[in-house]
Amino acid sequence: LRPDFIPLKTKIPAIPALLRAPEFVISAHRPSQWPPDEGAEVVFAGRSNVGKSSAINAIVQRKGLARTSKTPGRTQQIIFFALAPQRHLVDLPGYGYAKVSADLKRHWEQTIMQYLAERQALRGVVLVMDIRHPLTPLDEQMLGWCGEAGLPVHILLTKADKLKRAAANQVLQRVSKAFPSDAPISVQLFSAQDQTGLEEARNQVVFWLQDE
Ligand SMILES: Nc1nc2c(ncn2[C@@H]2O[C@H](COP(=O)(O)OP(=O)(O)OP(=O)(O)O)[C@@H](O)[C@H]2O)c(=O)[nH]1
Ligand SMILES: [Mg+2]
Repeated sequence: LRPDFIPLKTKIPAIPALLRAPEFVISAHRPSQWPPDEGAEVVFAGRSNVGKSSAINAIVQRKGLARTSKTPGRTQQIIFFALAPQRHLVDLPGYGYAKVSADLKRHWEQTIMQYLAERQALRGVVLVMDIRHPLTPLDEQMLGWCGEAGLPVHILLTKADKLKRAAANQVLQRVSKAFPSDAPISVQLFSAQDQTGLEEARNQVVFWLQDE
């Protein structure tokens, strides 16, 4: 026994080089604050408190990069992180949070729609859903906007640690079958807590960011 060595069976996939040096750029209230619309960008969207910021932190392996919270409505601006020159990850405010004013809701909705429709650098949307409550009406609305903008969507069924494996796989099958097979939509299980699906999610993000 050589306890000072990692057992050979242990598989630790390396984090892709592109994801290794993330930096906060700006927390933008207004479109005029967005970084120049150049290069390639991937956005994380989803309901309030679903785990978007936690997913970003897991994917770049930086616990405190995107601010997370038990309190819904934590991410209130569009937050840009740079991975490399002209390579961004974007954290959107969550939708569906009841305790904000109608005015603020409308402002977020319009900003998010404008971002999805206009942003040339945007290569794909990571749509984060709680595996226990997938495909809510607001998720369907977001899928509709992505479809209109011609954006591919990769769905993370997150908090998969909350379900047994068989139950999680049932949800995966059900959500996968909800779309036509030729739709540019993919689905996977994910957990920021136990790292389920981490490599798959990283590969998707890197694929989009490399694609010119
Ligand atoms: N069990 C479990 N909890 C998670 C997971 N991901 C996030 N959480 C928890 O869910 C809560 C919300 O996480 P955030 O990452 O802040 O969610 P968000 O979608 O960014 O929230 P807003 O910015 O407020 O919209 C926190 O208490 C996290 O610890 C996960 O994979 N498993
Ligand atoms: Mg957040």
